[in-house]
Order: sequence, then structure tokens, then C-alpha cells
Amino acid sequence: MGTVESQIATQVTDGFHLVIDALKLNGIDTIFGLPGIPITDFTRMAQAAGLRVISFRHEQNAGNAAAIAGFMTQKPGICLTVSAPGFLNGLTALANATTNCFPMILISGSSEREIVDLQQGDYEEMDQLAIAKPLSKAAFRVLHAEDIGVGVARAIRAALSGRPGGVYLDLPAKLFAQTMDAEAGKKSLIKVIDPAPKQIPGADAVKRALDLLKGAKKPLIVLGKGAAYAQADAEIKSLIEKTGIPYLPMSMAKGLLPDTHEQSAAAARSYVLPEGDVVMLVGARLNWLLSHGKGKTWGGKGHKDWGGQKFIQIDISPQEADSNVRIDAPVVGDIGSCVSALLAGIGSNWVKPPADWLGAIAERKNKNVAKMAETLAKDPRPMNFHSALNVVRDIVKANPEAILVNEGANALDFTRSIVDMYKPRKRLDVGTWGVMGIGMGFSVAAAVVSGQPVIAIEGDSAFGFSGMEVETLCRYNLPVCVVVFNNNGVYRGTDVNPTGGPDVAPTVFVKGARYDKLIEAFGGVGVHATTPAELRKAMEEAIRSRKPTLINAVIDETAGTESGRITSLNPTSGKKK
Ligand code: ADP
Ligand code: TZD
Repeated sequence: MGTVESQIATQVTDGFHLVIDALKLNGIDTIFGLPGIPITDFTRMAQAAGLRVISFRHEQNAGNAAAIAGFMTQKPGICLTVSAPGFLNGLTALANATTNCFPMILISGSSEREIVDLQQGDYEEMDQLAIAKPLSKAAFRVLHAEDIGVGVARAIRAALSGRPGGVYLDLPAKLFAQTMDAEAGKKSLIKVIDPAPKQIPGADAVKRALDLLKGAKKPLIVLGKGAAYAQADAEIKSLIEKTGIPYLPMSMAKGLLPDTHEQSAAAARSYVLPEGDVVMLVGARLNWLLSHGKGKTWGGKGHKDWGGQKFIQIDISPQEADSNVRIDAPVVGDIGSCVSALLAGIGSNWVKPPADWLGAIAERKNKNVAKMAETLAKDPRPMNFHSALNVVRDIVKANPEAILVNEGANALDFTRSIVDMYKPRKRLDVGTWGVMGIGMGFSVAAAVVSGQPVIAIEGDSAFGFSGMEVETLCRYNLPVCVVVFNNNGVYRGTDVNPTGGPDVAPTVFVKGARYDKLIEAFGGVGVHATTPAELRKAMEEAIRSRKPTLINAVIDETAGTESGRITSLNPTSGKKK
């Protein structure tokens, strides 16, 4: 190349580099994705530019990784996909991120605009922007290189501000190769200032909430995953301890305070929900996971009746209050600011809740804990959920920094109630949708983002949704210990085909499958464990060695119940046999 030509070359940038520069300028250091037309070179250039590019075997897993990275870091997790089918594969994760209030950006290449819009049949043709819109918090398309800075900035702001969510960014193939003057390109980029601005609650709203709390005889605090996301850990701990109010952690809020905390009412859940008179929700929605705030769970007579308790709701979304039942004291703002304002109002002479309320909770709790200890101490053959989880419980206790990923039905419900968490944001699970398939995507991201060991407790059905990513675990040599609770099927392995035909029942898998062999194909450690002692040894070794490990934990195939704890949500046939 001649001197003049090379000078010109150095003064030019293009779409590829502008997108990478825009992400880096905004502190993005990792991309989760899957290469192909039109983004293959983009992944190479991103890696060359120092971004960590984690490649997956299926876009849904890359998307789940991005979503949970967003939850863990308060930075939008980036998922990168190819056009149409790759985009659609990633879209489930984007919709799930929006549903769960996780900040994520799905960046997808797309095909030739003119051909797509005239529906002339391009390679991987699809109007992706239109399809993404109803499933995301916001969706943008960039057509010109000089707009990349604005496009990325808008995507980041939309993902992080207010209630976080999933954002779609459409980058047509032609954009990547567009060139522009390097200096002008640099100037066009935007470093987003204060992407998640504090939202201070109104003084009157705070006072209303405090007045209600002060008058309560049986107050209760419910911590949700919004409280975990907010990273206001010290303030929340202080609020709980200064008020002395018992609290319930929702699944992903476990560990915000150690589950062994004396004010945790988790082991007395079915007592405190109907009995409490003032309930303060902190980053938790009154959706199906809390029985919509009404019905028998809350002391109502029928399934639509209110229990009569009063609610305080702390949430960043001004539209959340009253979505299911009346909220008597909405406090709208970010959790850090809201909890700080409450703390300031509480002062130093707050009167703790009445002793009879605390005593009644302690009594139920102690009884339930003792009953559970008895069950956990049993050592049945074959191993069941309880005896296996007794091991997991000890391992997590000994390794409180480890991140626990969890999916399945029984494998989910039993793990949530048996395995105590000790630190914030260490439990990652199926979330608001109860979606299967988050397992390996969450595990990869958890290991990549935190560097800590990851333990994934997986139902055998749940594991199958993302199981191919064990290759990804091995490829990046991630310290992930996958434990497949293998009970030969969905929920359990005992259903039979009523016709007596050769097909097995719809919920049944190959009996005695050896999931441990899967990871061995890629150089990972596979272990077949049929007793708690074998499981314990294998988990200890996995944590110690930090080698990608898959333990096939054989569970009694009769042990599970239909849909775990939510069997009542199954419709029943009205037709008499
Ligand atoms: P869970 O499933 O644990 O009950 P949800 O996902 O239903 O939790 O609720 C989380 C709530 O937290 C959402 O309503 C969301 O708007 C809110 N939220 C998320 N981040 C923040 C924040 N930083 N400050 C205040 N509220 C938040
Ligand atoms: N598909 C998706 C995407 N999400 C779902 N939640 C389901 C299907 C339905 N489903 C559940 O709700 S749990 C579950 C399915 C298929 C698997 C349960 O079996 P498992 O766990 O082996 O994972 P247990 O421990 O045997 O119950």
C-alpha cells in the first residue's frame, strides 16, 4: 500500500468498529453470542479489540447468559445473533429478560432492508424490528454509521433506566461495512451519563408508608429480586434489623440477608402470609408467585378474596401498584433511595414488632425446621431429592461465594426451600416465567462475570433444554459443577402409556441415562453418583479443582410430584372417564 493510501485508510472507520467502540466506551467488556452472516467478522474484530466474546451453541443460551449478566452487574448484558432464525432463538431470552426486569441488549444482524421490505426473499429474511417490538422494552434500528453512537446509547438507557428490561438493536448487514471519517465517527459516539438515574421517593409517600408500618401489629417485609438487583444490600439489611420486622425472601432474593438470619420467616411462609396485617413489598410484584396478593394464601375465603392486610410497595415502576390488589402506600423510586428515606424516617427509637407476633413465627419456624432436619437426615435407597439436597446444602454452606443456578420442577422447589444462601445475588433461577432452559446460559455467565465457582442444580428435563452448552463450559474451562437430578423424566419417571403401545408416556425419558458421559466427550469431568456420599465427594472435588464437571445424580424415579409445588395450576379435564 502506498503512503497516501495508507494515510487515507487510517482516517476511515466503519460500522464494525463504531459498534465495538461504542460498546467499549460504555464499559461493556463481554459479548455473548453465536457467529454467522452478517456478524462473523464483528465477533473477530470485537475479540481483537479486547472484548471478551463468549460463543455458544444456541442463541437462546447466549441470550440467557446476557440477561443474567445484566442482573448480576447492573450493566446491560449483550447478546449477539445472526438474522432471522438466530434472532428468533435469542428473542425468547430477550422476552424473558423483560419479564424478569433484567437489563439486556439483543444485537442482531439483519438482512438487506430493501429486499426484506419488499418481501423479495432474501437470505434469512425477516422484519426483525417489528417482531421484537412487542416482546422488548424498546427496539431500535440503525441505518447509518453516523447514528451508531446514538443507537447504542439509546439501547443502554432503555435497558437500564427505570424498570430494567430487554432492548432490541437491529443492525442491517450493510451498516457494518459503511465507512466514515474516523474523527467524525469518534465524535459521534456517546458515553451515557447516569444511565440509571436515582429516583427519589416523595416525602409524603415515605411518611404514608412509615405511618402504616408504625401502626402494624403483625408487620412483614417481602424482598424480591428487584431488591437483589438494586445492590442496596447494606441499606436493606439495616432496614430489616433496625425495624426488627420478619421478612420473606423471594427465590432470587435469598441470601440478601443470610437465610439463617433469625428474622427470616421463610420456614413459616404459610403462616405469615395470611396472618400479617401490614406487608411491605420491596422489589417484588404481587404476581402468581405471591398468589396475586389474595386468596387462601393471604387469608381470603375464596381464591379471589382479599385477606384484608394492607400493602406498602416499594418499586421503581409507578404503574406496578394496584395491579392485583389495593396498595395502600406505594413508594415509587429506586430501592436504594427508598430504603434510605425509610431509614431516615425510622430514626433510632423505632418500636420493634410485638413479641407475640415474633414468638408465634419463631414457634412455627422451629417446628418446620426440626421436621425438615429429620427428613434430611434420612438416607433412603435410591437417593431422593432430600438426601441429595442435604449434600448440596452443606456444599453451599461451605462455599458461600459459589453461585447456585437452579431449574426443574421438583429439583427447583426442593432446592429453593432446602439450600440456604448466605450472600446476595448468588441464587439464579427460572424467575417470573418459571422457564426451563436458563441453566447452562446462566451458569456460563455466572462463571464468566464473577470468576466464582458455579453449582447448577438441574432437573433432567430442565438440563436437556441447554445441555449442549457443556461443550461451552469445557471450551472456556469454566468452574461449573452441573448436578443433574436424574429421575428418568419430566417431574418423575413412572408414567406409563395407557394404550400399552410401544411409545413411552410423554413425560418419560430413556431410563438410567448417563448424562455424565456427555461432558466427557469434551474433556470435562463426568461422575455417576448413586449415593449422597458419592455426590458429596464429586461436588467437593469439582469445587476444589474448578474443572467443568457434570454429576449424574440418580434420584428415585417415584420421588417427584406433578409440576412440583404448582400442580394446582394444571387444568383438569371436565370429562368423566
Ligand atoms: P420476585 O419475582 O422476586 O417477586 P419481581 O420480578 O416480581 O420479583 O419484581 C421485581 C420488581 O422490582 C419489579 O416490579 C421491578 O420494577 C422492581 N425493580 C427492579 N429494579 C428496581 C430498582 N432498582 N429499584 C426499585 N425497584 C426495582
Ligand atoms: N418448557 C419451558 C420453556 N418451560 C417450562 N416451564 C416447561 C416447558 C414445562 N416444565 C415445567 O414447568 S418444569 C419442567 C417442564 C418441562 C421439567 C420438570 O422436570 P425436571 O425436574 O426433570 O426438570 P423434576 O425435578 O423431575 O421435577
